[in-house]
Amino acid sequence: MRRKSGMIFIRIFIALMFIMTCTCAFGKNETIKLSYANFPSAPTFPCVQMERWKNEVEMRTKGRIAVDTFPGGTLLDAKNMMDGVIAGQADIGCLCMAYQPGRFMTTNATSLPIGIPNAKVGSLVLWDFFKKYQPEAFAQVKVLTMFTTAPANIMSKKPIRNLEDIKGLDLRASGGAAQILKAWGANQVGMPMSATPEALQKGVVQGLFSSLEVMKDYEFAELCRFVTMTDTVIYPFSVVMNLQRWNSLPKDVQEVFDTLAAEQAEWTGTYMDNHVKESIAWSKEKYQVESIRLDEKEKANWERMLQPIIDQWIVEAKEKGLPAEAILSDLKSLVRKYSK
Ligand code: 3IO
Repeated sequence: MRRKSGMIFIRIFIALMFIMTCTCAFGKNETIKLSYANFPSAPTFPCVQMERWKNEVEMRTKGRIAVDTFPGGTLLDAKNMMDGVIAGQADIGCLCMAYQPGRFMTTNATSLPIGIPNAKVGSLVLWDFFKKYQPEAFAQVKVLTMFTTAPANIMSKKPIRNLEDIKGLDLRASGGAAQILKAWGANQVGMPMSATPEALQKGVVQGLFSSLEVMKDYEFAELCRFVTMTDTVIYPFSVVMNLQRWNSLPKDVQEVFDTLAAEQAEWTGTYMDNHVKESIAWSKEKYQVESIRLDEKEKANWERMLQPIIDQWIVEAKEKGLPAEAILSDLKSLVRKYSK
């Protein structure tokens, strides 16, 4: 009797295991989990767009995809983002292409001083441009979207009203924006945005050159009471996915991701532009930040100093075998198209 009931339990147990194995292996309602790494802290715009993408994907796939987000460099940091995704340490990663200027030479052409007026235009331009050129740098990943910041301005502890004020000043930037600081005579210090709060705190730098929403999101306004409006160049970003992981996704899920790509670019650009306005108002209100406008003559001087940067980029791009002039004229016509 005892032995018999024992047998029944074993049989039930085996049956249950069998059912569970079947559901896991063949079940249509199985949730696919994807990890998504980001380098800056949660309140910043790259992470805000990440959460928006997560929500849209989970909604549009009716919960078949679950995205685990990792802000603040907890899974991959700024400099390891691309290689980490290629290696599969994260399924998805958000990266700032300006941090590796040589690696992303084609897409970084968007951070030349070509007059991108705002993040929405920048993001639409970058996405179209990427699709047209399909740069080799992305051959090992699936690109899920791209977007840009709003044009960069100078945030500083001391007022910068002319070229004399900026001369030799330790200011932080990266990539294309760094070239511009150099051209204006600053002592350019390169580091990712995620390292900047500490550098400002410790006095390693006296300010930074980036889009102004960080005045609020990192509370840089507390230390940087001055903003010099230059509205110069954007920082380009991309969101990339491990290629094998992408290939393993069901077709209809891939379609959801592909449909989202351009939408996400536009959403992020629009969010950024609105958030910059909010951040400026907040900085003035909370920290009495002074916004400095260069007078016309001064501004013309600053702008004239940037042409050599474009010339230099053309030389380097040609050395790498890129169609430099075609890239520039395509970019300029995309900027005109989306600025209308
Ligand atoms: C940026 C990067 C991380 C978080 C917020 C940000 N706002 C603007 C940027 C652009 C950028 O990558 C940089 O380094 O200035």
